[in-house]
Amino acid sequence: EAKQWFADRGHTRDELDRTDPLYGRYKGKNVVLIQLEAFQSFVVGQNIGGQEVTPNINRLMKTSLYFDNFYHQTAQGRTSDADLAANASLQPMPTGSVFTRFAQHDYDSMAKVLKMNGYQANAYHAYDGGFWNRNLMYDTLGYDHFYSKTAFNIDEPLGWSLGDKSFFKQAVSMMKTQQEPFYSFLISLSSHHPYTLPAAVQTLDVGAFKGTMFGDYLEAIHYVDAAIGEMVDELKAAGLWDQSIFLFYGDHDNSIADWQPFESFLGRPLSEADRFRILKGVPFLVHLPDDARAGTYHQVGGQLDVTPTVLHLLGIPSGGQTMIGTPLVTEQPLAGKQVVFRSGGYTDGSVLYLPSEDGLEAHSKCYSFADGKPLADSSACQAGAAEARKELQASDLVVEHDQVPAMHANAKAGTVTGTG
Ligand code: GP9
Repeated sequence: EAKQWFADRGHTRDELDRTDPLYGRYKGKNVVLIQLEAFQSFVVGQNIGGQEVTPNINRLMKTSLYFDNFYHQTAQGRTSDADLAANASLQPMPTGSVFTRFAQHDYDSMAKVLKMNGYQANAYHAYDGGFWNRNLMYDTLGYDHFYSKTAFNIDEPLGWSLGDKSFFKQAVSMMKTQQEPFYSFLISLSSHHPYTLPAAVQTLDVGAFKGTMFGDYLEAIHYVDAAIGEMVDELKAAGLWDQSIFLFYGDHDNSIADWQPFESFLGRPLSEADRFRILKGVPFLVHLPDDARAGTYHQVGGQLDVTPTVLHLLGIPSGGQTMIGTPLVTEQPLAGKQVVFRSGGYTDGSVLYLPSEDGLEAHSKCYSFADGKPLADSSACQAGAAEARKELQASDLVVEHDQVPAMHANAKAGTVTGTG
């Protein structure tokens, strides 16, 4: 059943590739993808005391696609789960991290697929290479090289390691020397919990939030936003901006458990559905080399959609890959698309389903996505909840039992014995 499930999902992507005019529009372009530490979308576009929290992202949004209903799909593996979701388009495990538990298994990944199509693929993260078992997992995911902390000059010490401004700058200078086309995957770090930056780096007046973790979080976001602005300028100066698809997404929430500062920052009380959407909401921005299709898109999507989105734009078929996501940058959004969370919850842009922690279906919640109000008839969520369970089961079977190679073997056998 899991194999059939993945085959059906592959057919959905094949069909989109066949019919969507954007398929292959950016064939051969470089891919620069940044995973942003604890970067949630509720801060994007906001002001505090008349100052923009994310001025650089706000400017970039004018020439980019921005998805404002994009969600992280991580579980206990946090940053590593986001990486798996975005690069291998699979669900995280209910417990632990796939990076540490199953690094010896095979996965179809963005790096591997791009390398089969003539790309170099490199990962960059200025922290200990063994953290989250990256040294091993990045071999498994097929990168040519992983530039960890030792590859960087720590000329801007900040937080856990190197500040993101210098990290991005040094990463771009490495890209400048590389043969194109390349895939660069960067993981930022300066906005890591508990978010305290030295006073000299704090340039946002957070008013009443000063001295609180929430205020420190806003400062850290403001710093990372400035680092993104500098990186865009560096890519432009290097002549890489027009030759690359540039994307970023947030990896997970900021672990601030008190909702009071969120409500006071956003200036409104937050319902349970609002809180869930804020907790899971992370930015996803795609800049296309010709500034095309700029705008804010409201269709739902999640981290598992990142690799299928990139492959679609590059004109590389993903139907035969063991991946769950579907392309988000298409002329028409995919009808009926669900974003599935590890809890078994999901949204399709029409409803938001949250299963109860005690596992009793009667205690689960079914909300209207539009206004966050509980639906009188909760059966509206049931068919979707069953689909969400199937997605999680199919993903778990493949990950735990190392079934990706078997899926490929099956597909080949199908070609030999089938009508093709
Ligand atoms: C460290 C970093 C943090 O390398 O990626 O991971 P997290 O603690 O956010 O899961």
